[in-house]
Amino acid sequence: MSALSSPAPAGEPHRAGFACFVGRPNAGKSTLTNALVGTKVAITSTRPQTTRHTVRGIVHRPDAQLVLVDTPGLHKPRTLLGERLNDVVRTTWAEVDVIGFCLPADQKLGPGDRFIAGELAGIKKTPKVAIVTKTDLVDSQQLAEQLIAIDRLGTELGIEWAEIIPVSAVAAEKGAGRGSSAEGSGGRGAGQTGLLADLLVPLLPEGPALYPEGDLTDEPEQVMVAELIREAALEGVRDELPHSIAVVVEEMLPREDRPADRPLLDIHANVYIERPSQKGIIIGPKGARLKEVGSKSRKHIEALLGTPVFLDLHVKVAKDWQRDPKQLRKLGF
Ligand SMILES: Nc1nc2c(ncn2[C@@H]2O[C@H](COP(=O)(O)OP(=O)(O)OP(=O)(O)O)[C@@H](O)[C@H]2O)c(=O)[nH]1
Ligand SMILES: [Mg+2]
Repeated sequence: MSALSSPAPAGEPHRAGFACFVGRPNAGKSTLTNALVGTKVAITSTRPQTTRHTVRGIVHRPDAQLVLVDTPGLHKPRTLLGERLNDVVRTTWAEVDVIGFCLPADQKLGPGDRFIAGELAGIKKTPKVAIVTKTDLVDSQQLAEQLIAIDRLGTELGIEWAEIIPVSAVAAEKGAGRGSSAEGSGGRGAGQTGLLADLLVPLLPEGPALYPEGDLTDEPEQVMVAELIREAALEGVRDELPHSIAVVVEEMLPREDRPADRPLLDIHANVYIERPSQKGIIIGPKGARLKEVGSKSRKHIEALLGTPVFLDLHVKVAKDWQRDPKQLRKLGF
């Protein structure tokens, strides 16, 4: 039976709608999205400003379809790219049914959080849930202080939080046995992220499912592949370099002349950086770094597509692309 016809539990209307996660860069929005969906739909990293477009992750439940919209971290822009990303966030929160404002438990509320809260205060009609992320990193007293600070911030700015909820996106993984997907399924009450879903669902409008059952995202495969390569490329690079990296998949074609039982998908992708001086760092001594990026991302890509892959990576310079409208367009922004 498809989700479109699966009944909600007796007496409850079926609900379907969109909830976005917003917050400062690095607040844990993408990790939380993945935890709720139960699979990796958005890439994550220790570096701020990892997410560069909205990513939809779909949680299917008998009583509801909750479409999560992960957004780039809202920040003080220093480039045209930064401005574009902030625009994306503002467009998104104006369109969704619920706004989930993510605030990390391990950092005191700062000017960045206040700035975002100030803007959210202006959106009167949409319910707002404050989500305290990364609770596994703090003790109960620190968590309590953060909850109180967020409550006060709401009062100060005239935001009435529909809920203030603490969650950890990793505690569940540690606690659950291998292969247990109960946490990620977004099923009722399944751990902390399940509880978050339980709170978001009643804030969605009544209505039938918006996506077919089983769809976990509407990201095009080519985009997901490029993101997995960028995620691997972000690992271990520092300073400005993470911001300078962009990845475009140029071609994905099944290799000809392969026996039916041993297919191979050829993927050609370009890794762009902003300056010739960055080339050496990305490629590494004797190409070792690029090779590592290739083999790491290939594993994830093969898991995603379910087929063996030959990954061909090239490093190219797109001079100052973050500030150049023409280059930005070429790179898909
Ligand atoms: N310990 C712990 N770490 C977390 C948790 N959630 C996220 N993180 C880590 O925090 C870092 C940032 O996570 P992301 O999910 O990429 O953050 P984001 O808000 O999407 O960041 P941007 O896309 O840059 O805006 C990563 O290193 C995550 O592993 C959590 O619940 N507990
Ligand atoms: Mg993100």
